[in-house]
Amino acid sequence: MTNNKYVLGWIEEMAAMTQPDKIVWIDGSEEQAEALRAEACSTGEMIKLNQELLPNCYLHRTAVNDVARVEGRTFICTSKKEDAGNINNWMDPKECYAKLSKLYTGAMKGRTMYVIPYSMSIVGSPFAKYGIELTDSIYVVLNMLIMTRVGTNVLEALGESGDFIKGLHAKADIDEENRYICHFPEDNTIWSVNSGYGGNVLLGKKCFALRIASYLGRKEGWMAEHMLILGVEYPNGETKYICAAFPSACGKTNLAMLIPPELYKKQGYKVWCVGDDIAWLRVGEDGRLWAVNPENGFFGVAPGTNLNSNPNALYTTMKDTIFTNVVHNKENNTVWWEGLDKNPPADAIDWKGNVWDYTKYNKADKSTCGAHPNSRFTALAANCPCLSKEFNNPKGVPVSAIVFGGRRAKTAPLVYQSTSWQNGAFVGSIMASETTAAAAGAVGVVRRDPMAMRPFVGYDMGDYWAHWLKMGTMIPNAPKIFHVNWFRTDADGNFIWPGFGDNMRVLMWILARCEGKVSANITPIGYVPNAEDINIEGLDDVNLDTIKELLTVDVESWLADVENIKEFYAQVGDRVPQAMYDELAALEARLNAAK
Ligand code: GTP
Ligand code: SPV
Ligand code: MN
Repeated sequence: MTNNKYVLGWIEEMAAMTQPDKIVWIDGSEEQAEALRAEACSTGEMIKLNQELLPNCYLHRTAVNDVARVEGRTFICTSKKEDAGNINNWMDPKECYAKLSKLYTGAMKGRTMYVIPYSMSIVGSPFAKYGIELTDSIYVVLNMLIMTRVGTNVLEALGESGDFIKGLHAKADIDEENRYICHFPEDNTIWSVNSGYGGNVLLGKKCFALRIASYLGRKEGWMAEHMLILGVEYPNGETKYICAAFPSACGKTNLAMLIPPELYKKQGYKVWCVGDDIAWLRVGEDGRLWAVNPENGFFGVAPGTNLNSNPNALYTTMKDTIFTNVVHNKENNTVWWEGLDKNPPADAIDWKGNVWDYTKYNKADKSTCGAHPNSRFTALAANCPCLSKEFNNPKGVPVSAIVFGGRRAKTAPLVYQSTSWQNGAFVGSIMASETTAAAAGAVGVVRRDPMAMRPFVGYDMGDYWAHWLKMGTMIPNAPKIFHVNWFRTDADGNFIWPGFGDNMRVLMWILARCEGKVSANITPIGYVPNAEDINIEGLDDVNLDTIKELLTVDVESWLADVENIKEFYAQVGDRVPQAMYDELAALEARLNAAK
């Protein structure tokens, strides 16, 4: 398929190590994809679902020990340890190559190595970056065909160049003790072994489009962020774009596909999805920041997705979708997950492949769930009813606002605005969120997750913040920066804010601020809305007092947070920019003055 000597030489080397029986090039054709689906069904790797109800949809179950990203086994392998920084795990590249080579040796014996040439962003566009993933998993091939742009045209666009990301994945024994997700940013290389799950193995996604890309972005003067991109279309036809960074399983897919509340719909407002997970951002010739979504599909959280919370996502998954670790409904050969509807199937197989008795389901005990809490759908962006017409525009979209947000039961108000780019970058650096099932480990523990990028920065976190500050000086017409929290709870632990589609009410305040159309209260943490300026028309359980409560800035709990931030900054280490410490000191002083 190519004469590129860099590509061929590298594949030869990797094949000599992994020793596959044969090598198959993925060309992006439907015939080849269909043959692979049939093969995966014949071996039990995938289950073909009801083709009338869910055309071209399949179900896959991963190993029980392999259901999420594994941050503890994810490494950044730079020649100098300090370049990976304190927040990342580091291994010496030579040592890592040697260690993993042992695991890869003969790992593909009796198996096929698939060669997947893919592009992140539109092939041939100035934003595009190319990768080749070698894998012995048909599931990975079929997911990459949805999530990225795959095919011979990528090899044509690459030509004779050696400028591509080399990704190697082998399932090996799915042994968690020998699972490694390793990045070599200095070599444009990613090695993943002993996993078959999402972010660990779809190497174009977190590994390339965030970890390697963030490293390249710093070198080349752009940014790779864990952000959704959405457009709000006004009744006059004008569209304003917002990027939002929330940690994993904290609401990006839901916000990106939101359906406006009636009050906005009847006025003619519309919301369009450009991306739900990753944004690549560059400064345009016009001095604004421009965003593209480098992906081609959505790898979305299934549980909680339903006709009320996210009908657009549900509709997107009605065809051409791979479901992973959800319930298999044997009654009609479809799928189910907690929060889909109130009718769990009586004849069902759970995500582990066991018979599932929904009457034993206990909400408080996650082990009784039919679908894994991090079960996912892999669906084509092209099937999304609210996909932006700019999705395939190689220039991307101009960004009016950047929104940070986390899952905080207390402390963070519904929304506030930073006072400058530098202050906004600081707000990103102090983000915190309760952990979710998207990564292995405890769930519900508050941890600092700067810019929602803690697991995804391919270099030192302090240098990453410095890059944010530098970018601010390069964008004459920079987006305004905000922070939101949909997850404040009352004394009984119930969410106070209705969330989902109603989040549009907060987006409208954000856009009004960007246009200078609404005033705000200055508080120690930044600008907070006047409660009356959050439109609550049509909301049953929310009144002005609810909004006031959601907007309170509790000085004592913020001061406690400041102490935690100091510890976190110390942990990040020497490369935290002085400007961030200045912002922190100023925040503390303002809070003390307000006591
Ligand atoms: P990744 O794909 O892991 O990066 O996650 P994401 O940020 O796209 O998260 P997603 O939108 O899939 O949301 C994950 C969970 O948060 C789901 O269980 C949702 O039901 C829940 N969620 C999303 N938006 C809201 C909201 O506005 N309010 C509340 N209470 N829950 C929400
Ligand atoms: C996340 O965990 O942020 C995801 C899912 O989007 S994964 O692709 O597994 O990283
Ligand atoms: Mn994500």
